[in-house]
Amino acid sequence: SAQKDYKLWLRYDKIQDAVIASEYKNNLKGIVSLGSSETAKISLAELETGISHMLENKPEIRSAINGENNLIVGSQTALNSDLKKVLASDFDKINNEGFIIKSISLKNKKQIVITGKNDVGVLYGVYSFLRLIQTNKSIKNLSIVDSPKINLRVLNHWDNLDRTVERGYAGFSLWNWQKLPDFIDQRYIDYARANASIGINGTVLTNVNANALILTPQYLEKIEALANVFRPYGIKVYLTARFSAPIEIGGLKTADPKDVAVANWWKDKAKEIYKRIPDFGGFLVKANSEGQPGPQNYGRDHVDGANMLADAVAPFGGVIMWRAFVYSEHDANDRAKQAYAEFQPYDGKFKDNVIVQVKNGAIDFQPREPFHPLFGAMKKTPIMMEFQITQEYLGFSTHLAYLPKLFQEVLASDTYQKGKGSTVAKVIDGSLTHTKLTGIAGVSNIGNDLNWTGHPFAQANWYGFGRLAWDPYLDSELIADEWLRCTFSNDENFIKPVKEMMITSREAVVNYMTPLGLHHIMDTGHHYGPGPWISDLSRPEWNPTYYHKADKNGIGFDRAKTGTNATAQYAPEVEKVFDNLETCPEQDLLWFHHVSWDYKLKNGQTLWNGMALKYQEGVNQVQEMQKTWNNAGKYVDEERFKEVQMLLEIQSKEAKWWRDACLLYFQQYSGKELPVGVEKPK
Ligand code: GCW
Repeated sequence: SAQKDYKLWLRYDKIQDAVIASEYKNNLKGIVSLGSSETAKISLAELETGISHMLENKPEIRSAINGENNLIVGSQTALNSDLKKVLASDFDKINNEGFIIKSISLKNKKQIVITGKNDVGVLYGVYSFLRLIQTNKSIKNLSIVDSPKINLRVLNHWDNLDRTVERGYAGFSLWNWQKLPDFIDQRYIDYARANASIGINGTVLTNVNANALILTPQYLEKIEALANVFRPYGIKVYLTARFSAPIEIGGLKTADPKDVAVANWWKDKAKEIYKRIPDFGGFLVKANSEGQPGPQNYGRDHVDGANMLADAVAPFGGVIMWRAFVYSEHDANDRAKQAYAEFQPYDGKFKDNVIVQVKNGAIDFQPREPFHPLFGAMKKTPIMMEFQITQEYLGFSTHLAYLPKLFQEVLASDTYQKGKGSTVAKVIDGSLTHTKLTGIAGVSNIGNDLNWTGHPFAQANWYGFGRLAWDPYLDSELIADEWLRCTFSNDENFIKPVKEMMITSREAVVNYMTPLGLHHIMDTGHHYGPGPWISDLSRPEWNPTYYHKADKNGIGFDRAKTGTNATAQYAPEVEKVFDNLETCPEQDLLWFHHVSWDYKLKNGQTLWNGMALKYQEGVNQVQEMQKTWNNAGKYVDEERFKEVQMLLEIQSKEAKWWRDACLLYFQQYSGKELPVGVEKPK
């Protein structure tokens, strides 16, 4: 039953409801597959497996459209002229990766057709169709016309060549470099399949803290083997490029982007890669950040570096994803301001095939951060989102935290870049800025654990990232609903409370770790557990005390006009809201303001009491989650039930640990008693 975890959301369990099952059987007498490519074969195989498992009945595979109630599957070019005609206006509405699922009448016979402009679109349609069955939706009168809203939907693996995974909590890297290229682990195929099922179309295989060796022929042949596995699933491979690679593996004296020999070295390297992998996606680069080499080592800037690499991959249609996660100890008055300072002045200066990859918030994947100001400030540059699916700051794979809730909050934030309604989602899907290149990345939480992600519920974060990458306007509750039905059960008595548990879980983590805008107060290095007292690290901006600034008078980081003026990096409308204590959302209060312990919150509590109560609320919420799960036992197999139960027990203990540690520490400054309702530390 460890296999139950392994199957992710593609379990294809038997449909329990007999009425629904018979509707499916009646509508699915035969499958007609019109394609012959590798991808088309995958579509057909997936339908056969999925349907036969869910209905315990294998539809007939027909070589031509005979009779009625067929499922006709194939790309636009493979359709006969009748079908083309019926679907013509729908084809006008989809892009290259989109799909159509439609109930039609052909020569007076009822059929369902799944199609798209090419076979990968069809494959997305197939997974979407199977999901309808998995979630027990009617398939009687289908009319679904859907396309991904973002072009590059990629996972970022922070996987090292020794198979350790930076910030990975699900075992070791999936990529077995030692056995590649000749040994193809079934897991690579299952990985590609899972990604295709949620529309992910790219994967960066290696850590942004990059090793130049990945660009040597010895490794490139392994990359080629993986690319060959992923291609039929519509997934492109990308690599991280270490900026100093020309020195380390190229024998050059410099990696200066303005040096002709350096530029030529990258051009040759690109040629070499594309010869092996004609659809290679391009490079992801972390430069001049946390000790990584970059153009600034040679007195150049991000534009010089990114554009030089862009020229190398441009002839082959490649892209450069250049990260904006930069900060340095030299200007440490406010780390949150540095990415804007280094990038905003270069807006519009990057080549067309460069996209700047920005983390969702200005610090670093905290349980809650206001959206990164660069999303509103780069008006002429394609910007892509970087979310972290692995829970570096949210309890690793031990705590249950449903991240699509966090992702949605960021995507729905209004940048006011072009007036009201200029949400982050509209920036990254290009609808606001009209950039051709659009993208979204998720730092992967996948490893070689039997269940892929360490925590059974962490699978929902992978799933939810993919769904939001496809459509950044989807509701995270709907995604939780889908995932639960596909992964566990369609029983409403299970779905309702467990969905509620998932939805609450993210706020619970915020409450017991960093309520009211607190941030970066976790223990140093590993980032697990509380450490607000740490103040002796060599770089000021690594110390938790730098972020909370608690003293006898109060707590919080003044980023308003009165302080570092980081609020000025936002559009004036947003700046005004954050700047003013009256209008600043309380969930971001201590992110933007230093306030006294007696400051009155909206609910009438003093800041100290309100903060203590928030910590307690987080603890209470986890206890509620435990209760919910304990009642869910009869809908879940024993093994997954117990796993989650044990993990929630740890989470519950650690929520108290966070509460007690933070309150005892901050109490030294506030000098106040804990309010009624907050448990006293033992
Ligand atoms: O979140 C921090 C992590 C580092 C990471 C870095 C980054 C890959 O603590 O482990 O390095 O950010 O995003 O570059």
